[in-house]
Amino acid sequence: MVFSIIYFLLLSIFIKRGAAEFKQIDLIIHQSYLDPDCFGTSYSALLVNGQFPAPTIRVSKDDEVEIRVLNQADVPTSIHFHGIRQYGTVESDGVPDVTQNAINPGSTFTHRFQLKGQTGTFYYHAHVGVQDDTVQGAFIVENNNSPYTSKTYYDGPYGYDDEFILHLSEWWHQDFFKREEYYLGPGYVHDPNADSVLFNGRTLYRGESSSTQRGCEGHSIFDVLPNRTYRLRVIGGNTFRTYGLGIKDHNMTIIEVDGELIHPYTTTHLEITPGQRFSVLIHTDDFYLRHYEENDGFSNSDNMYAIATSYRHRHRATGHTENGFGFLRYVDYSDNIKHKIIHKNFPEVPENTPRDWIWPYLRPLEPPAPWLYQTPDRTLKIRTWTSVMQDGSTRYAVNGKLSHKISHIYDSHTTKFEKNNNGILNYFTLLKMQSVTPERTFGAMDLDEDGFEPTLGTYPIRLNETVDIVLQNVKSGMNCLLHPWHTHGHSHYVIASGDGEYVHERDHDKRNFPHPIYKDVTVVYETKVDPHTKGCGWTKIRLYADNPGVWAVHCHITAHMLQGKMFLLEEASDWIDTFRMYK
Ligand SMILES: *[C@@H]1O[C@H](CO)[C@@H](O)[C@H](O)[C@H]1NC(C)=O
Ligand SMILES: *[C@@H]1O[C@H](CO)[C@@H](O)[C@H](O)[C@H]1NC(C)=O
Ligand SMILES: *[C@@H]1O[C@H](CO)[C@@H](O)[C@H](O)[C@H]1NC(C)=O
Ligand SMILES: [Cu+2]
Repeated sequence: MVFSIIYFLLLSIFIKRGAAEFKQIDLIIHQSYLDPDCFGTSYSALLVNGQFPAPTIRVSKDDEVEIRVLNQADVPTSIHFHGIRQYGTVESDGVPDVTQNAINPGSTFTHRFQLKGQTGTFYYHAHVGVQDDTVQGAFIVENNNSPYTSKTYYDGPYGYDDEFILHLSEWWHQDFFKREEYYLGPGYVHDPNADSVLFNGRTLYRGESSSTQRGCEGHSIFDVLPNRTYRLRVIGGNTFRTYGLGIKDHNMTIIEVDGELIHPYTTTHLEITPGQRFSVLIHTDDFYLRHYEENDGFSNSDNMYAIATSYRHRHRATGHTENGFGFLRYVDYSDNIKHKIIHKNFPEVPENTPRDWIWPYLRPLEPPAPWLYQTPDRTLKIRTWTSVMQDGSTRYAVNGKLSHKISHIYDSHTTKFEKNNNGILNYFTLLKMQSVTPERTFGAMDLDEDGFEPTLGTYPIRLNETVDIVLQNVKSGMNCLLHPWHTHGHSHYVIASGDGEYVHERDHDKRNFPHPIYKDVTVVYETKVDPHTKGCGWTKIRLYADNPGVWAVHCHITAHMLQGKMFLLEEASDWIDTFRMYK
């Protein structure tokens, strides 16, 4: 065994410091071969502490954490804590070429930050190449200040008996570096569908038949007791498709979205794009009474309820995914449980619903920030479309500009990552900003009409500005796709969406989300196309510039991000030093 037992534990040290604690965690990245869907062939993938999904990190509100990432793989890597706002600690955000250089093989990077005021369901993942297929794990921030005592667990007004994590992800029968090469190279045609949809890193590619294979763990099974309330934390670690998710004969009551508690909303299914998280409460029924009466005893499959995923917003295919399911298993009865799984009883998961799904109906528990109702200080309109480059590769242009870092990301599986395509040593954006801080005040910067600053390739915004960002879908080639956009360093409110093209004079006052949630991933849906501009749907989000730094805003479909569907907010770079938590 090359790797000692130490890799298989989450190494952590907790030190009490008043109410909040100081926690130290080590994450060790190394290369391995995985066959999570029992396909029969393993492919090269990166693991964290020997695990996939990566180990769950649990911390509490206002805790301070120090997380060391040791890169023992032979490719550069980096880790991002998705949804954590990193107030005053932009240098810990984990975006290669932006807030740090990628971590070289053999090197270590130390993240330090405080969970200021944030609680809920987050995750951490690699931000280099398609490493996030497997380098991703839950990051849970507990809310310890509950006034309630009669249930086992509480979060705000919600009590529950136990909780589960359902971490969705996708798996391709291909080595990770080859997949990255495909997306960024001249052979790229379109995003290929994943071979498997995994729940907590598991499924059966061929259904039941391969379950006898040695070392094959099969579907994820969540054991429950009758007449209990469970919190299911659903993490959208899928990196490409958007999925519906339902549980046979069980409703789900949504109580949390992207770390924000909301008023309870009961639904039969979720819609989960890459990067989104939900907590739902599930009430298990009184299994004994119902089933003894109906069936006069149990058949072997009576205690299993399928949790199934379906394709949404996918051209040319709908219905359940081929293998993206797991099971709720009622365990509290005397028969021997046989692990026989009957697939026929799937939950109905409705096919595509209109733009915006149920988003307009969800309501936050917390009152909104006052700036939600102000006139914005700045509106950035971001149009992105694909172009085919001279070498045949495909790239997204952002307002007509190509990301200056693209070729460099392409090389990330070689050790040449520190050079850009001109062979000149590259320094990441944050460092460059710091070295020129006196000049990067607003009056001194020469911005393009769309708000872009060409020397560092950022969109500068001022301290304390209310900033609206219009994310405009543009039809390129055959399709206009759904894109889930993620904001680093901030949660945001989604305030409006529309068909076709956003026209500021006409649409600037539009609002169709009466009580938006403060979240960090927002979808731009595919709508009908404006024949003149090819605009095919837009969504407007709003954030408040109280966190100086340089923050990536990108599509959370990993391949799209690698192809350049990303831009940088340069937020009050003249204030970064003042706001810095660790001087
Ligand atoms: C279910 O649980 C509730 C409270 O947790 C209890 O009052 C009720 O009697 C239980 N139902 C049955 C059938 O046991
Ligand atoms: C789910 O909720 C609907 C609407 O509230 C209700 O009619 C239905 O009986 C519920 N189903 C279950 C299994 O609880
Ligand atoms: C930004 O807002 C904070 C909090 O409201 C205030 O204390 C500070 O003076 C403002 N700074 C600037 C430069 O506007
Ligand atoms: Cu996208």
